[in-house]
Amino acid sequence: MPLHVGRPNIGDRDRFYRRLDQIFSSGWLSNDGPMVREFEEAIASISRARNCVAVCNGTVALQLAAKALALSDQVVIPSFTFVATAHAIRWQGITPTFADIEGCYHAIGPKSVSRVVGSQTSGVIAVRTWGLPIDDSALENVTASANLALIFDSAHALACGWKDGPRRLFGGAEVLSFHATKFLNTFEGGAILTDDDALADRLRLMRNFGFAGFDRVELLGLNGKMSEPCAAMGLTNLEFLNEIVQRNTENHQAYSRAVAHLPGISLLQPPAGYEWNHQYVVALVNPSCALDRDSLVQVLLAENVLARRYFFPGVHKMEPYVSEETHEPPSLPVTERACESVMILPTGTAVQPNDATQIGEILERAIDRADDVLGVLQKAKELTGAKPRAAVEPLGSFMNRT
Ligand code: T4K
Repeated sequence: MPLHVGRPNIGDRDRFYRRLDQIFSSGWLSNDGPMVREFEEAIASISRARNCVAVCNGTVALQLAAKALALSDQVVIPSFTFVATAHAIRWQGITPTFADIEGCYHAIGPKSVSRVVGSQTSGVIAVRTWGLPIDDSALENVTASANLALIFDSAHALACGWKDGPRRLFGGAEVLSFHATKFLNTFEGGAILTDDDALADRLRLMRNFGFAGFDRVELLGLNGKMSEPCAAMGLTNLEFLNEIVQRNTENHQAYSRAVAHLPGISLLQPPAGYEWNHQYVVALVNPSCALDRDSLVQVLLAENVLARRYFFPGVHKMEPYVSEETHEPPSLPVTERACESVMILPTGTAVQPNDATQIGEILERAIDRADDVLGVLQKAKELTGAKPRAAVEPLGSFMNRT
C-alpha cells in the first residue's frame, strides 16, 4: 500500500455512524445545527478562543475573515504557503504583496512585513506554517502601529502553541482548516476563531447569506456553512485527537532517528516548551546532500512513498500572480531556498514508526549510491523527455535496480 502525504486520520466509525443516525432522526442537516454548535465549542476550548465560527472550508474561512475585517487594496502575505492564502483575498479584488519568510520556521515576521508595507496596505495574513511558532506579539505590534488588520492563517496549527502561552488570540482573527488531509478533518471544513464577540456575530451572519432572521438580510453574505455530517465527523475525530498527536509524535521521532546520520538532510524540530501537533514531517534537503530534493522525491515515489515538495514553486510564481506582476518580481531569497529544499514525508495514523524507519533506509541507500540514482534519472529523462513523475513511474523501484 503506498504511503501518501495527506492520508486522512479517521476516528471510530461506529461512533460516527451513531452521530449520523442522530442527524437523520432529527431531520436537521445544516444551518447552524446542534452538532456544528458542539463542534464549535470544542474547537474554541482547545484553541483558548472566545468564539469559533465553523464554515465549509479553510479558504472560505479566510475569505470571510478578510471581508469581516474590511481588508482591501493590498494585503501582505507569504509566498511560501498553500495557494489558498492568496486566492482567498485575490478573489475579493485584493492584491497580495509577498513578504519573505524569516527565521527557521518558514513564517513571515516583523522585519519582512515592515519592509513591504506600503500606503495601500490594509492588513497582513501571517501563516503559521506547519503549525510551528511565529512571532505573534511582534507582528501584532507592527500591524497595530501601522493601523493594519492582522489575520493568522492557522490551517496547520490546531492544537499548537506555547505551553505557557497567553490565554488570548493574537490579531483580529485566526483561521483553521479541517480538510480531509488535515490533522483533524471534517471531510471538508474550516473555522474562524476570534476573541471579538461583535466580529463573531458578523461572521455568523456572513456565512449564512447575511440572514438575521426570516426575510431579513443585514449584510453581504455567502453560503459558508458547515453541514451537520461534517461536524459529526469533526466531533468523532476530536475524540481521537490525542491518539493522532501520539502517533504523529512517534513517527516524527522515528524519522528523526532515521535521518540523524544522513549528510545534508535535517528535520524541522519544535522548540522546547512548544506543543506541536506534528502534522507535517518537514525534511530539509541542503546543498551538501549528494542528491537534491527533487531526485530524492523521485526515488521515494518509485518506492511507493508519495513525498511532496510543498509549497513549490512559491505562490508568486503561480498564476495569476506571476502574470499580474506590474513591476520587478519580489525579492524572496529565503522563500526560494525553502521552495527548493522542503520535502514533506508521510505521517498520520496510516503511517507506523516502522514505515518511517524504512523510508529513512531508502533515503540512506539512495544517498550512498547517488551516482547510480542520478544515472537512472538521467536515463529516464532521455527515454521519455518527461516530467519527473512520468519519468519515474515506469522504472519501478530504484532500490532493486541500482
Ligand atoms: N491555508 C493554508 C496554509 C493551507 O495549507 C490550506 C490548505 C488552506 C489555507 C486552505 O484550506 P482548505 O480550503 O483546503 O480547507 C492539500 C489540501 O487540499 C489543502 O487543504 C492543504 N492546505 C494543502 C497543504 O494540502 P494537496 O495539494 O496536498 O493535495 P490533495 O488535497 O489532493 O491531497 C494530497 C494527498 O492526500 C493525495 O496524494 C492523496 C491523499 N488523500 C487526499 C484526500 C483528499 C487521501 O488519501 N484521501 C483524501 O480524501 O492539498
